[in-house]
Amino acid sequence: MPAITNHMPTAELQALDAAHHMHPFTAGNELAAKGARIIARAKGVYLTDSEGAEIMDGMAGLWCVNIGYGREELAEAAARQMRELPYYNTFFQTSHAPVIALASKIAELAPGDLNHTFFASSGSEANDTNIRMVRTYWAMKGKPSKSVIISRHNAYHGSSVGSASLGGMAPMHAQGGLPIPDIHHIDQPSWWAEGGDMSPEDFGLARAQELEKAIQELGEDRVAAFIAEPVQGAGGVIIAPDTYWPEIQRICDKYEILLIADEVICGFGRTGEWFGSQTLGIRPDIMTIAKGLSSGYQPIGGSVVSDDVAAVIDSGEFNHGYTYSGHPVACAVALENLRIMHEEGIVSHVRDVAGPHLKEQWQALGDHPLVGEASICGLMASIALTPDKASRAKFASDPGTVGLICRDHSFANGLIMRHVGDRLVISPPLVIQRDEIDILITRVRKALDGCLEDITKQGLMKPV
Ligand code: PXG
Repeated sequence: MPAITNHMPTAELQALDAAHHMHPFTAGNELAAKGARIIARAKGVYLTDSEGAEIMDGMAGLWCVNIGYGREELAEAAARQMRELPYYNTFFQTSHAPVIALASKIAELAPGDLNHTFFASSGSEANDTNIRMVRTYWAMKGKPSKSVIISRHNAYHGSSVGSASLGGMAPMHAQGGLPIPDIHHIDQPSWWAEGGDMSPEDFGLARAQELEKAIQELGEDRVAAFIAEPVQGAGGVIIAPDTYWPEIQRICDKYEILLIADEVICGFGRTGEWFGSQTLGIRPDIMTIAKGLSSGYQPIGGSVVSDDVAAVIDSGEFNHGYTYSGHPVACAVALENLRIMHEEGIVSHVRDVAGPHLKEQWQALGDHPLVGEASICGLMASIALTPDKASRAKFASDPGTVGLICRDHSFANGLIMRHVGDRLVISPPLVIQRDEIDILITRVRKALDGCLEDITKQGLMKPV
């Protein structure tokens, strides 16, 4: 077989892809019929596909390439580490400099007394660690009945059996016998879609108080932890009303429930602070991290835990770990990524420059006839499409039909956006500059105009 490289014609790459590669979250037959888009290379905020087309990456890969593509320093850090020590494990009372340095750096950046990291290779693995860790924590404290973890509908916490159980995605629970026992879901704080006649403030409080109700119904002696994303990412960039998080914090404090902030998307600058918990004023006991930790250049994640959680877990043996926990190459790349983030002031760029510039233009999208809500936190943003703004109506078509049409226009105009039902979301690299944001917005507007024209012609501009 000839070497398979970018030099091959696209159709041949697509045929081999269809023959041998199974894609995540994809209907394989449909994709095989049309052929995958092949990405050949990338630089800064732009991707180049196998046909030579340049596309702005409004999603930073999958919410992860925060530092942008093509940073030589990260390639150098990986090569250096591979030459010196490509692999060694952290089991059996062993350690190495890259993992020690990275754990120390994370302790410096993380808020409060979150000073200890248990490493994994992904967000899913880290959340699986969290399930076992919080249950073990309470068992070691003599309260083994505290095993229920409360999460939220429409949350995304990963795709492994444990993390998908924590997540609140019904189509995921429908496959493979999920959720596992002792996971309980409450409603999400999505005011635009579910708030009805309530004010956002009242709705935020009501949704937070569902946590208190659940704890009372399940019994305080049964509940181990509550897990949530500071801003829901994969669920559609859903930002809770201001009243929500203070009430959640009050309830977790009152009932001594461990609070797990899943920072896989929000962490490392996305919201304009190092962590989403800082932006939203949350005091978690555990944070899940991944993605932006290495800007996606290497697979690495982890659970960052408080002094108290670490002290309890370390008082015995925690029978848990992955071959690649604290992989030296992944750690070296993450460290270099964090060094660049720090030296180039990327978090303050999000907070003071890129975030405010995008916010002004993003919120102005609310004037478009299709846009019901334009929400943004740092550099993660969404718009909800609607046939009738005043009533916040949904479309009569199947959910996602209009979102997909808009997404396809966006791709055709050279911008990667993601649709979540009939919401469109963006999460560009954090290094995006003002002129690039202007281009992004022009392309979003073009996509909205093209979508409106199509759905008007097709008679889809109709409320339920
Ligand atoms: N927690 C959160 C909050 C996430 O967003 C995970 C955990 C799992 O991480 P890993 O590294 O195991 O994938 C995620 C991942 C999407 C999409 O389509 C989002 C994610 C992954 C894949 C697709 O928006 N988030």
